[in-house]
Amino acid sequence: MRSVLVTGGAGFIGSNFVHHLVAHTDVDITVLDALTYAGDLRSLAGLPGNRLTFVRGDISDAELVDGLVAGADAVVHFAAESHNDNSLAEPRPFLHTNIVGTYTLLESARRHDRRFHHISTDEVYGDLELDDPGRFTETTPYNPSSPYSATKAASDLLVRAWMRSFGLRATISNCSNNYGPRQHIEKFIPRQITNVLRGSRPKLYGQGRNVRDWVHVEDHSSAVLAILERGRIGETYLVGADGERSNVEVLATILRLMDQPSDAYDLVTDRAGHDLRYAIDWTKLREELGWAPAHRDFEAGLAATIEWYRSNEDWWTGSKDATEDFYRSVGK
Ligand code: NAD
Ligand code: TDX
Repeated sequence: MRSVLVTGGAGFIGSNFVHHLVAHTDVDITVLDALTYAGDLRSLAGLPGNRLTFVRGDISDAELVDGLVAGADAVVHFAAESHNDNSLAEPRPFLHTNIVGTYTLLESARRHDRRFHHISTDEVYGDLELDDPGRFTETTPYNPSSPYSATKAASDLLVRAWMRSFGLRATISNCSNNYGPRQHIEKFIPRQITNVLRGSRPKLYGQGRNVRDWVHVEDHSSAVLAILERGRIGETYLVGADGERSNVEVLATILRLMDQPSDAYDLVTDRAGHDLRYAIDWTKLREELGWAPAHRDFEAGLAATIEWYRSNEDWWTGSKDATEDFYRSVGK
């Protein structure tokens, strides 16, 4: 594998993956990204120009996509509309990018017989009860709750159909909640950090009992690279790091690390259809590919993430007002 096309490489996880590829491989990288509100070219700053080509465009632009896929040995597909709250307010872009965009990439990958890796989420499996001893595995039935997760589930099923019907050489990974540098401040952890940095109060949905299974974005990147290099064609791999925590626990840690009183937050209207709990069993990835997460200390990872937002205010400050205007308009 000498060249990789990374879609959504100016977003949170995609940009972290591009940094990871530059540091850990010799491949040439082309990033295809539409630079929506969630994409930021500054997330790719400082990377070597002789290894990285950036193309601004939409993954549903069949002609553009076909030329780029033809020119790469493999496609790693991160591009998506990724935020549940946005999907509840305006679902259409989610159908466009997550379904039609994925379909467009699949057609080119099939035409040119390219290796394809599809990035997906644990949200396709729906949610678990708080006291359920089980966790999601690769055979858990699909049961998505939100417009976002329904479109991600649809995209996974398209990949599976293209593998079975057309022999596409593909793999899929479904990962739990990521945290780390360069995450858009609409998401839970960076929203609260930047609220505190701005002197406003963090906002917790409902009672904050919902549980998410946190994994550091660098661990997600190393898992994707392991699957790309050594994963079995046709397989799905779940990615997680045994990081289950309730939202109220995560917020309490942020407040403590940022020297705030433990009650310095507001409870706001709950999310419609809010998934209660996600939990990932990543045994298959460990046993088949020998992968393990490097970031096992959540509090240390969170402290470093807080430091990143503190030191990179320029990166996020321009989008803070629009983000909070949106939340105000939906009562959050
Ligand atoms: P993000 O919103 O930060 O980034 C998405 C990127 O895709 C942006 O750069 C955006 O400009 C680009 N994009 C959007 N629509 C496009 C289009 N039509 N054509 C080209 N580019 C387009 O998202 P993220 O959090 O980095 O998530 C990346 C992937 O990982 C998504 O597929 C998401 O479903 C999946 N995922 C995310 C998480 C998480 O915790 N954030 C967990 C599991 C899986
Ligand atoms: O201000 C907030 N307050 C709050 O309590 C926000 C923005 C969120 N929340 C809650 C909702 C969730 O229970 O925090 C939890 C995490 O919320 P998000 O950051 O919006 O993530 P989530 O909905 O869990 O989805 C994320 O993980 C799976 C990513 O956004 C998806 O792209 C990924 O597929």
